[in-house]
Amino acid sequence: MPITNNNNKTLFISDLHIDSAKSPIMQSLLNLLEQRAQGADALYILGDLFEAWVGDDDINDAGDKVAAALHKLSLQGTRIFLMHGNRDFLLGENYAARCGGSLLQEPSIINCYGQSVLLLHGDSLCTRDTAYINYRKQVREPAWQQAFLARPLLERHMVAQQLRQQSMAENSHKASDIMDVTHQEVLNLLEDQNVNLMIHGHTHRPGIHTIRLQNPINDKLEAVRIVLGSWDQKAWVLEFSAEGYDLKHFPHPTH
Ligand SMILES: [Mn+2]
Repeated sequence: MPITNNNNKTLFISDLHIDSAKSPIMQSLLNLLEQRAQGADALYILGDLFEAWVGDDDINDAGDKVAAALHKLSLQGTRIFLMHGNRDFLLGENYAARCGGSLLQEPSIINCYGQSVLLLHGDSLCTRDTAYINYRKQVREPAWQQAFLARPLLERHMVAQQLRQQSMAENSHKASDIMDVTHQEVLNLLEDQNVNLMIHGHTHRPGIHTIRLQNPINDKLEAVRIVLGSWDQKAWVLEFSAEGYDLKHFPHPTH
């Protein structure tokens, strides 16, 4: 069914955590790209598109399928932007190019229909999780990444699996609020970047939060933090247009 009223909107998604070419999440993404995203000005993927990414040289069905579908959308005029998450921070310019898109630095400020919007994955805001913040610092070092990418693929997969298991084991002992954003960190970033609106994912706590500010930003005492949802149970999409924004969710296909 053709979607008609799709002009002048931009879509934001994150945290799909795709780990197989045949998962309902993959089908859900393909449906989104073939339907709702048709005619969109831009699609921003704010990290953790994939459950794991050990290098652009790791050619696999899931990566191929996503790249082909995104590339097709890009050829129809939708700009594609990819940001790193904590799972797929090794995703490179090569893969972004295969998607017909480009990598977005974190954080980035974009102009969305006249509004300045700060984009980030969100893990950097979870500063109470000090063990994670230290790990993040290490794996974001160019030297660490070069050394990792130089290892054989099989080894890289093994290390990635170990890290995932370790992270799951550690997270099961952490209080859930530790893994949410630190409010002060959000305020600091909005002030530093001089914006009143931020969009991020990562925490798997979708919602739209109005924040009362103590110090005005752009003469306003309010800011908004939009949190995208994780796709583990359903698809989450933020639709942004000149008229406003709407955080929507859809069931995954069941077949
Ligand atoms: Mn994440």
